[in-house]
Amino acid sequence: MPYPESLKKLIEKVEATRPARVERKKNDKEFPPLKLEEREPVLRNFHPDFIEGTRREIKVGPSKGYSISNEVVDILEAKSRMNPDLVNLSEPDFETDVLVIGAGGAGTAAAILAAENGAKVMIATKLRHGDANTMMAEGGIQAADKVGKDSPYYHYLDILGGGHFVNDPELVYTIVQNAPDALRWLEGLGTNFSKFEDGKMKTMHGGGTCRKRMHYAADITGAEIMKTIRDEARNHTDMIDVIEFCPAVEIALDDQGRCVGAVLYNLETAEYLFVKAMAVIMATGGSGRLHIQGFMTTNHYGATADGLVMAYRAGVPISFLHTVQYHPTGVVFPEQAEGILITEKFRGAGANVLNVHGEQFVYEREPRDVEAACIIRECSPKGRGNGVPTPTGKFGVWLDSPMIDMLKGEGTVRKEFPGKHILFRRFGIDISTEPMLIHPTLHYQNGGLDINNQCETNIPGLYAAGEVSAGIHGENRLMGNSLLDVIVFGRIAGTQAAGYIREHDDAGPANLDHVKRYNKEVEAAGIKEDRIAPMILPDYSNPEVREKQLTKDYFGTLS
Ligand code: MEZ
Repeated sequence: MPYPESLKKLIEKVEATRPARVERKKNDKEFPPLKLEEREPVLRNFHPDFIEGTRREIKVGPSKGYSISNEVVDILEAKSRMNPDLVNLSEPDFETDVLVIGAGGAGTAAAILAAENGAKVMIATKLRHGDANTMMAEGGIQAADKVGKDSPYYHYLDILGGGHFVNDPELVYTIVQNAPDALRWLEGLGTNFSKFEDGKMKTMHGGGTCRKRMHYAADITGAEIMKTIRDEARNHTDMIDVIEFCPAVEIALDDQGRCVGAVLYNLETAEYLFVKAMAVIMATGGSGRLHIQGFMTTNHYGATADGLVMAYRAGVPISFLHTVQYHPTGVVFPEQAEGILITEKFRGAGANVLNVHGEQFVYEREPRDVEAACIIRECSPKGRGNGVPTPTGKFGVWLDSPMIDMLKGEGTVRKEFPGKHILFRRFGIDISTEPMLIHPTLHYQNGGLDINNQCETNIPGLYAAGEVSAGIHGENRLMGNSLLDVIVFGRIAGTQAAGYIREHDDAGPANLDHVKRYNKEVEAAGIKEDRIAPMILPDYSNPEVREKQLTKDYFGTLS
């Protein structure tokens, strides 16, 4: 749907302030970023993480007492979907060396490296190979590869600063040190990064970065990377099998507590299948489809935190889940595209964020949590009340994409942002001449399963990589470090798992005793609700889920 007359009238205010804003930018006169001490009160008052009543302590499991979002606690305090007494693990349906659960960026990178290190691999995935948040990532991947202009040292400091200085330093060191090599690996496999005519890679800033190190493939970087590594994995036909539409529902342990496989659920035949393996890599991604606090999400349909549930039940502690990432710029109009990511690259390229009066109220490259909180403050009736009303009764702010053509030359938006240009054109909106209406959208699970820098969990034989894991990004991830995370840690997990199986080929009989124990713990804690997990797919036919999504006016209730 094109902009109605009421919004077109408001766009005139954006147009009125645009020439002066473009001039200011051309003269490097930026809107002042918030000072460190100014960030804290905005976060406390307007970031959704700080809203009272939205979190509670988990009553069971290895991180009992940890207070995190109600929606995540709900699934962690649920019982298994299957009756562990009725599943026979003595006759596996499949046997492999390394089982990779999840077929996004981390799982696929892990599978390739495990295979290249001599392991037979099976990738089990809930949907199709590549149906994952990696595929949907847009704006870029960070790597400090420009010797003399940047270094992993600056990248390290940026990640720590963005994460509020509580990140796991070993994990941060590992990601920044391996970043240039990860980029070379992707390029070597054929990833088509955007380049200048002389062959040098184009780079730009992201929020919270002190150097231009965001490498990208237009605004479809994740799709380009995913397509490349999926092809590579599928070419290893002798070493990698892929089983689609078969999400894992529990991992299996042996009598020494080592991970020795997983139970899958075949979505087409409704059968449980047991895959026996010597090592398992958990790469199930995030949890946007839990719609924490009723937020719309950028996430793919299968992002329901399944890996978190399975590994937590088996005894892996969790951390950094007390913070959730809301991407500052999700579509809020047209309604049909609600929640869809509008890449931070627009702001990296200079697009201002503006209120209903066409005024800039925030520096456009604050770290994501700060930027999102400032936008919510601007929209909220309890904040500044300067939001742009949408035809469906919500509020958003403008992202002034037409500035980019004025700053960088006509045709830049169309060329650098083809994905979004095409999407909006379908609704009759030309984003090279009209701004976009945006609001923060649930984007990323900052925390997850505890791992070390070898991707090992506390369960021998169980590795984790990508969004399901915790510590790298601290309490707030910066743009472009998620695509990097899945490649760096996916590759490490695959290499380590292949090494592990060479020394641990003596797995005992598989069992699901931990599942039985967990079910009992849930009962003993007096948790009465009849919930089961993993959720596998969000149930939008359920009025409770639907209502939360479609009717709750979270734009009004947020603060
Ligand atoms: O890292 C991300 O989340 C990312 C690249 C998103 C974006 O804004 O494009």
